[in-house]
Amino acid sequence: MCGIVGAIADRDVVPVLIDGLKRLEYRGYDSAGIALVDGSDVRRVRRTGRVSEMEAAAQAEGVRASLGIGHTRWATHGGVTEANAHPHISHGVALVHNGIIENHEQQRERLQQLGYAFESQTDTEVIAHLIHHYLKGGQDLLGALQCTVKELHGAYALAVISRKEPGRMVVARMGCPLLIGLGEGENFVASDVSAIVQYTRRVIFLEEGDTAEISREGVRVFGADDAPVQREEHLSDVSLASLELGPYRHFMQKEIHEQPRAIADTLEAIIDASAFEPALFGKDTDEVLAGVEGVQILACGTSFYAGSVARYWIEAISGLPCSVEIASEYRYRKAVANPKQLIVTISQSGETLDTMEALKYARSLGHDKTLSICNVPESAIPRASRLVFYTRAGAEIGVASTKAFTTQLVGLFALAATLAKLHGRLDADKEGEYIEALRHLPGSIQHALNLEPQIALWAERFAPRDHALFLGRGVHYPIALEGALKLKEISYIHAEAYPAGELKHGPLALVDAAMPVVVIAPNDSLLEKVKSNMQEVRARGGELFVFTDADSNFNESEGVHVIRTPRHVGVLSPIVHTIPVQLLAYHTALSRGTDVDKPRNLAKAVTVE
Ligand code: HGA
Repeated sequence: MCGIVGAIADRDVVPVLIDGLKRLEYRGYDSAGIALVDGSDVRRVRRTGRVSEMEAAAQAEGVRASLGIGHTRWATHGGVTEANAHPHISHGVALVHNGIIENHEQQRERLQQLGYAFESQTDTEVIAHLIHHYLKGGQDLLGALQCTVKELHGAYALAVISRKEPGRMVVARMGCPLLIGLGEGENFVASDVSAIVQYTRRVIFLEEGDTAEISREGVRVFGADDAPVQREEHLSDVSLASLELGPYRHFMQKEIHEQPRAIADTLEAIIDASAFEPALFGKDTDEVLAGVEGVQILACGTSFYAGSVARYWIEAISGLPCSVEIASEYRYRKAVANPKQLIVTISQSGETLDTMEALKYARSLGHDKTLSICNVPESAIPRASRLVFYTRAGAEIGVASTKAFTTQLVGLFALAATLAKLHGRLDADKEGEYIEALRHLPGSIQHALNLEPQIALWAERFAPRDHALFLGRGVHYPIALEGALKLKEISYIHAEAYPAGELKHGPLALVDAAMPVVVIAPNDSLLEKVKSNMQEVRARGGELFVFTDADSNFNESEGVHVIRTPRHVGVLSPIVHTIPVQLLAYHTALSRGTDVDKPRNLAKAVTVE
């Protein structure tokens, strides 16, 4: 999704802006631009395509300045054109915007009647004109921004500069993340700390409705009522190394290989305590989880599949009923509230708009027991939840989520076990057995990663195909879904996943020699059933690619290819079986020559609807 960076300094900020935008590229975008206050003028450079193209244009124009803002745009309103790229300018006021202004049409009409001419089709341009309108009415830049945001419906993170005010930048946040970076004699703004972490780690996270004024010397923050407020300063622990590629070809490959470490870090508190302590989820856990009668999980995309695995675990281990729903569906339906249910939201970025809105909707229905599973500290969703489990996957740059998914699964497993313990359904032996299994998990993941060369050979056979089917049963069905999603996202092969038992109810009609069928077939109680489903495929000439465990009793034969993950790891098996489907998608995309880390049309941190 869109990215914002801004800086005010003594030095030339153009390299700071370009470097920041490059670090935001992973979020997915289609155009980029910067605007600078240069003397009493505002200069702007915009290009569709990559930041490097905009950088070359900026170099050719020789722009330099000590105050500027930059943006990577992922179009929501208006096509991918230079005229629609940010920054947008109105009479010397330049701004960048992340989010969507829902009442932009009414504002556009009103501003046109006031004489403003529009140059773009975006929803954003109304904000620039509105700010100018209030400046003309006698407000200063901050006051004009504060008046403007009161007229906007929707979501925004904004950074604004004016040719008349070379000593400051003003910013605002509602529904989209924005933070201020505090330097020495220079200050920054960004939608994501990775854009500025090379200059400072001291950050202030703006809260909903905040505005702020940023000069070289300092920062003043104002709450939704425009009164000055103090916001805590944090020290970001995002490491520069996590933002660099190192020896890998792609961030996705790096992040797949980081999973043993990411899982070990996420497990640290559990392993140290050798127990599932309620404190894993925050201070009020006992109070929030006491009397919970069921669990409702809300999430999108890969996180939804993590929730779907958790449903099997929560019902089997804790005995509590659990349902999982896509956040964008839940938020728009008349849901029946049960305040004794625990609402669990899952989001890598903690900013996923649909998930945030689903959480707000659940709260409006009277749900007070809320817990989030997130990877980004201090992001909006955990702040709006009473309990939180932070995964410690580190920065995830590849658009296709990998280590965030497996670490979410770890957090969700801990939740299932904790709920079981609080409900008297987990005895000390079972708890010890689970802790032991978790202790060995990073090692089992490493063994699965060692299968990469074999999986890369399979990928060669997948690369020329147009379609693929993925099958799984029980707790491995969501892993089939995740495998199909990964393949679609980065290789653009059409892939569908079904519970293996559903095959004969429809998808079997698609099976012929041209349809590869991937089967997640671990050595569990459903293996014999899955074997029967595989026979159904073979009988129609379908080619099977089976991921099973070292100890399961079946062999390769004509049209049946088998890769064995380590011995069956019991209840944690879905986590281990995720690795081969990630590697299959990655190597297939590599063979097809797609842009693995920035797949077409997709974006990271989905902060728009
Ligand atoms: N609505 C604006 C910004 C889009 C955005 O935030 N994308 O992530 C536009 O379309 O330009």
